[in-house]
Amino acid sequence: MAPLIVTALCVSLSFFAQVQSAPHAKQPRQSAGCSVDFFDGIVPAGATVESVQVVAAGGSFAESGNLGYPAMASGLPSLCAAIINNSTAGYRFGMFLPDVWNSKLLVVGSYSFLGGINWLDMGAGVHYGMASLSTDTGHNSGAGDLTWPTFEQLKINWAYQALEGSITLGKSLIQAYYDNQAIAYSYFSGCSTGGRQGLKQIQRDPAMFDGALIGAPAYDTKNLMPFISKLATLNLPEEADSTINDASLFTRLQAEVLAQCDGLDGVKDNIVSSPSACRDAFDITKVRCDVSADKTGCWSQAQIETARQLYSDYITDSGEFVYKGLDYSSEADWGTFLFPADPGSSSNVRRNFDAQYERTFMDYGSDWQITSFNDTVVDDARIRDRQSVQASADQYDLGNFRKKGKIILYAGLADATVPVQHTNLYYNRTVEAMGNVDDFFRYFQIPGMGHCWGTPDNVKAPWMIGGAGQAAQRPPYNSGYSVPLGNNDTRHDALLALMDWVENGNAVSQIIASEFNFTDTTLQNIVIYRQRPLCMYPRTATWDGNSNPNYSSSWYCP
Ligand SMILES: *[C@@H]1O[C@H](CO)[C@@H](O)[C@H](O)[C@H]1NC(C)=O
Ligand SMILES: *[C@@H]1O[C@H](CO)[C@@H](O)[C@H](O)[C@H]1NC(C)=O
Ligand SMILES: *[C@@H]1O[C@H](CO)[C@@H](O)[C@H](O)[C@H]1NC(C)=O
Ligand SMILES: *[C@@H]1O[C@H](CO)[C@@H](O)[C@H](O)[C@H]1NC(C)=O
Ligand SMILES: *[C@@H]1O[C@H](CO)[C@@H](O)[C@H](O)[C@H]1NC(C)=O
Ligand SMILES: *[C@@H]1O[C@H](CO)[C@@H](O)[C@H](O)[C@H]1NC(C)=O
Ligand SMILES: *[C@@H]1O[C@H](CO)[C@@H](O)[C@H](O)[C@H]1NC(C)=O
Ligand SMILES: [Ca+2]
Repeated sequence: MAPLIVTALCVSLSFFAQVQSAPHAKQPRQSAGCSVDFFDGIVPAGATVESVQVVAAGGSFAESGNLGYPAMASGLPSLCAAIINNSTAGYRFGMFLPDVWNSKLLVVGSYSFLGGINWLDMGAGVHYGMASLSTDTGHNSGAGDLTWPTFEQLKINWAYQALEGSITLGKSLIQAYYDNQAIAYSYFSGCSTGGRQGLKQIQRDPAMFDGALIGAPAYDTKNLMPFISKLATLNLPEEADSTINDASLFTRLQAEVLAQCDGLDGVKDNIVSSPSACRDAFDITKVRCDVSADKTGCWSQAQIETARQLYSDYITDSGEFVYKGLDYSSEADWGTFLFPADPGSSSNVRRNFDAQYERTFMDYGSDWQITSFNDTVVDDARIRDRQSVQASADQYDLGNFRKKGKIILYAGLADATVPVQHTNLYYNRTVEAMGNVDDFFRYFQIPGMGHCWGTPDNVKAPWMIGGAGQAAQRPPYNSGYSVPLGNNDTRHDALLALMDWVENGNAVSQIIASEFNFTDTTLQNIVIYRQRPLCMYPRTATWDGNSNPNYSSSWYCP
């Protein structure tokens, strides 16, 4: 679920994209292994070696024809890039194997229903010295495209099988490649669908990872996808008085939420850090004015009623809970599911995505229209998911993972794609199932952050924590990793903090998030704008009351 990956892709497309190779990497033993011949000799029957490529230090890698992840990973350390094909199940995976290896593996997740190997996030991972791995999830497809699930194996590959099979084979190939040196630690980092993948894998096989960094997980597939359809129906028909028909209305509502709710958390800082206080206090009628005079700045009463429904949980007519509602401060991104930003575009979310899960994953057929949506679709989605595809990562007792691994979960409070309250629900249900989970599972909310990364310009909340896909959003973009400007340490980077917790027992009780500001119009240079700790849920960062709130040292976790 990350239409916002588009940001990253646009940045990279501008300097697209050929594979660079070099005659020899620095360490002879590994570069000797970096060949099709070597991998041909170690892959088992049922797998084929598609390509093996040496990438020199500072080089780049991209894969032409990759629709989901065309972005180039740049500024790489010297490494071997390999693509392996599981020819029986029909999925592929890529590996970056650095010449100088720290004996760790980082598996990176995917986004939305995109198909392709996620080279960009693998590139960020390999900068830490880890080998990195990503699966194409068994198909090749771009943003908003949900037409590909034409038969069952394709769905199951996306649900979990491609990732699980890729890690299983990948681990053995990596160890063989490094002269049978064992992988010391295996990590996972993913956001959105990637978050779902990580949780699903932990639920299926608690031995797979030692640690997982899970962002805004789209874990509840069977309820999330009907919820997205439901959101679309609330804003239909197009010509109704109640339809929010101009994207600028979302900006207007978000600005009003900021104006009324910023201070409710105790600090006027352009960040709504307590959407729940906002829920109790917000007076939405303040956005009502004369629509005939100002169609893009004024909300009608009928549109306000639509917004109220969007903020509400989806509960069926028979009273069954389906999904938590959109939250206060997330309005700027409501267009993702509600507004046909580009009616002609095939990646248009509202007109191509809202009904597509039903058409393909649920086999309703290409003629099925969103206007046919009703509550029974939810029951049907649940049955189909349970009986066949099993994409949902909806097991809350994480069982044996507790003995072995650690999880850091994070989510933006301004997330309109995977509403944050549903992430809260995952955490709450886990606590319900397992009791206090602080010993292995900690959750950090990020006030002002949207889905996986980013923050509105009128908010500029600290959000960068080394989460999946974040580094590519800021200079040095596709060659970035961790948190820029020397913040690549365990205090500011959740992945480094996770490793420190797993390997050294240093439990993570806060992570300092960063926001940067561009210093010139080329968007290549940044300075720190502000930093602030994120606290372990349900704690929230508290200002000391007199020091400069732009500095993390002025805040503490109670
Ligand atoms: C994967 O292997 C199968 C069987 O050899 C082959 O048909 C398929 O084209 C391969 N896929 C790719 C992307 O190379
Ligand atoms: C191919 O994938 C299937 C399904 O995950 C798995 O059972 C099989 O072992 C895989 N083959 C190889 C060679 O990894
Ligand atoms: C609800 O939707 C399903 C799927 O479109 C359809 O088969 C069914 O007839 C609908 N039920 C009602 C009562 O409209
Ligand atoms: C999660 O639990 C907290 C603490 O009990 C509660 O305040 C919050 O409303 C719960 N959230 C959800 C979505 O269940
Ligand atoms: C942080 O980055 C610096 C400069 O690139 C590097 O020397 C250092 O090893 C990095 N630290 C960590 C923990 O990755
Ligand atoms: C942040 O960048 C913008 C645009 O470059 C600039 O107008 C603004 O002054 C900067 N703010 C700070 C605090 O540097
Ligand atoms: C905090 O930073 C912002 C942006 O740089 C600036 O406008 C503001 O004045 C700073 N606040 C203080 C108290 O220094
Ligand atoms: Ca505030």
